[in-house]
Amino acid sequence: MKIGIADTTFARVNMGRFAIDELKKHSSVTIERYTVPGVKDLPVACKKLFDEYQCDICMALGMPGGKEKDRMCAHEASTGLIACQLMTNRHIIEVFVHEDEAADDAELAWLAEQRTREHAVNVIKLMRPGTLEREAGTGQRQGFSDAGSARQ
Ligand code: RDL
Ligand code: RDL
Ligand code: RDL
Repeated sequence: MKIGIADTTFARVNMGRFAIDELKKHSSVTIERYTVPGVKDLPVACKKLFDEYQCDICMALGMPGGKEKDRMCAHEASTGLIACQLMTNRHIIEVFVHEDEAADDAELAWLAEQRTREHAVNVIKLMRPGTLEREAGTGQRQGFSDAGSARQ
């Protein structure tokens, strides 16, 4: 199995490093990394990871800033990532950490690492059919605590 990691220089945390470290803990996978300037460059990076590097699944790692134009940028990037998934019929696990989700730099770094690692585990589970089904409806979140099931 070949996993593509697309990440950015805009992010204030080295998210790609955490993704690779976590994936290697869980599985003997081949990894291709492709770093781009910012989130809007992630869709084509992922498409190239599929088409030219023969990846089976990708993670798109990015950090939208806290301003309104950054939020717009993140939405555009997400739309591009979804288009890429539909064009290639392959999953891209989008790991976005918005700068304003965290109260300070320390929490931002923690959140980026935690969300990246948890989504890396989701990638492994997604590649093993039936695995995520066991967690269906359990209110999983990545980074901060899980919301949990509404029905006890
Ligand atoms: O193609 C070059 C850039 O346009 C592209 O890398 C953008 O994604 C960069 N960028 C912005 O221009 C912006 O206004 C980013 C953000 N905001 C942002 O919040 N996060 C990014 N990139 O990763
Ligand atoms: O590709 C991995 C995730 O990016 C993807 O599963 C998202 O749909 C997860 N997600 C968010 O990132 C978010 O900000 C979800 C929500 N909000 C939401 O409100 N409901 C979801 N997913 O099911
Ligand atoms: O319910 C609290 C949070 O889950 C909610 O604020 C999410 O929108 C936060 N979030 C993002 O903004 C995002 O871009 C999440 C993800 N991605 C994600 O992949 N997983 C999350 N939250 O649990």
